[in-house]
Amino acid sequence: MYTQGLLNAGTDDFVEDDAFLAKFQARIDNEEKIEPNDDMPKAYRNTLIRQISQHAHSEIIGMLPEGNWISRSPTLRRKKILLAKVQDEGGHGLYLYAAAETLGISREEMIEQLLAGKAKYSSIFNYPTPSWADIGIIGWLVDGAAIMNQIPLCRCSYGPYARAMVRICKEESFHQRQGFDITQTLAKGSAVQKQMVQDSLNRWWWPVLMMFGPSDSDSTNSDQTMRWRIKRFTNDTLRQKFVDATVPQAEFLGLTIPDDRLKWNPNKNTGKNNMSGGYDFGAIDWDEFWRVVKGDGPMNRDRLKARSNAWDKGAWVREAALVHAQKSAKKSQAASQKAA
Ligand code: FAQ
Repeated sequence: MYTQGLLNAGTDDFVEDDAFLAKFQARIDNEEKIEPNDDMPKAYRNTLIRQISQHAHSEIIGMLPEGNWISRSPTLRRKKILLAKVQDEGGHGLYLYAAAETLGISREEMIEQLLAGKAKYSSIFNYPTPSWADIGIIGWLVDGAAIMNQIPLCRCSYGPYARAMVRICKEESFHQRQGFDITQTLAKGSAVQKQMVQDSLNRWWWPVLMMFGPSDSDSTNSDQTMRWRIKRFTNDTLRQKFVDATVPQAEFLGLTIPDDRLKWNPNKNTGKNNMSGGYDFGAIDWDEFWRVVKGDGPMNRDRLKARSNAWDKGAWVREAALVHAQKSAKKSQAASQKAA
């Protein structure tokens, strides 16, 4: 992997004093991108490793709920689209692992942390997908929430993460539209189909709102990551933007968002430029959120077991790839010696 050359990137020989920190912050405030070989505060490096690796794990674990439906998609066309979508998520995980590697952590270490239950991944992927409608709702809402959260990450201060996010966001927009298309087909279909998609919306709505993370008052990382311009908006701001964008879509589809307290509030200050007004919505069950984050959601154990099995079963592929790479290197070395 090209980033392996950066594995010693953490052994910095600069002094992290006030002058250094002020200069670093000035670069950030000036919208300069921080690149892998630049000096950076240890806490900046560690917070990026934390966020990017969690993000990568989310993409990889996130393949499982939808992967569950590849072999059972209702038509060949839907199967092809879903297969491509799930592959895209795998690709996102790989770009993100590569971006995290530029900070001096190896992919093996990140995967070990995931499989040992030490690393987090998004709470949303610990919910089951018992019906085909869940595939529509995941694309529409989970990818929709992911886009809302990730577009600002395209402007993240760390270059490799920002650049990875540009491509990821383009692909996520396609994912969101395919989810909307499935949802729309079911919502405009028979009474049974409409009920199936409404049931799915009822199950996913609140977990999707939780994806944005704890409320700002409980978010331990936001203040610092916003100062470093890793995050550009707080969790609550993005959640509000998502609700405001999604409610009219649900109305268009003729679906009911399962929240009795959802109501347009023309005086709500949502922090948008020159605009006021936003939806008031009901209370999120934060106990459920923390239970799921801590490993006790409906599917946490199954998800980790599936990844652990895949890692064990893939050992021979990793070994074979390594031997192949060694053989190729030897061959090209011999060829260049012969030519010299
Ligand atoms: N689940 O202080 P904050 C996708 C943790 S990708 C689990 O607010 P932060 C694509 C958080 O880590 C979805 N844990 O944290 C797709 C922290 O714990 P720590 C993933 C959560 O980092 C679609 C603690 O709570 N997206 O969907 C969650 O500033 C379909 C305190 O929270 C990203 O990762 C949660 N929902 O803000 C794939 C985007 N929320 O680490 C397949 C990048 C919070 O201190 C199919 N990440 N925690 O021990 C971010 O933007 C941020 O990391 C947040 C959390 C917003 C997720």
